Amino acid sequence: DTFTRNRLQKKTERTCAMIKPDAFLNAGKIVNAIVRSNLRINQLRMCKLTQQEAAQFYAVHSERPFYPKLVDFMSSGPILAIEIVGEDAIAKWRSLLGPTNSETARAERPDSIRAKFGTDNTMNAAHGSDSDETATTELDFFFGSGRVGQCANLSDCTLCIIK
Ligand code: IDP
Repeated sequence: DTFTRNRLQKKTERTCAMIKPDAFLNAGKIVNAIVRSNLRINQLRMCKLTQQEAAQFYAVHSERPFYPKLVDFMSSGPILAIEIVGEDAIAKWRSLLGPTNSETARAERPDSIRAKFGTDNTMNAAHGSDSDETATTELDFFFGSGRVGQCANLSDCTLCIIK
């Protein structure tokens, strides 16, 4: 019936992925993982967030004890923002990411992106929107008319091998 059909029918979604500064040098492999999973990359851009911009992106966590560390980390080097489109893109991309903590990911989901490319609980390689609403907000943050982020200046990136 209609109810069952709607429940089983997968929905085309958009999600905002971000390759965080710690995984920037592994961006090629992560982009490859997206493409191999039948997800489509619709937009992609490299930039570097200021502390203020990183604080805005993670404003929902502003009261958490790890917030200052997270803001420092997220503004420490270049990132890649990616708009992913596909069936169940939000859940699919979060499943590819694995658990938030990279150490947990290595124990529970050794093939996941955070297991392979992340370091710990804060430096965890990549981001994925957790709902349609946050995807819309985050995609606007990176790709909307008032989009944030300077083009990354690779010469001041401590992680990057290109000097
Ligand atoms: P998610 O990225 O898996 O959705 P959130 O709970 O939304 O996880 O947290 C956002 C980001 O904040 C994480 O990706 C991670 O970088 C950082 N973070 C989350 N929880 C902790 C923690 O307990 N300690 C340190 N950093 C954390």
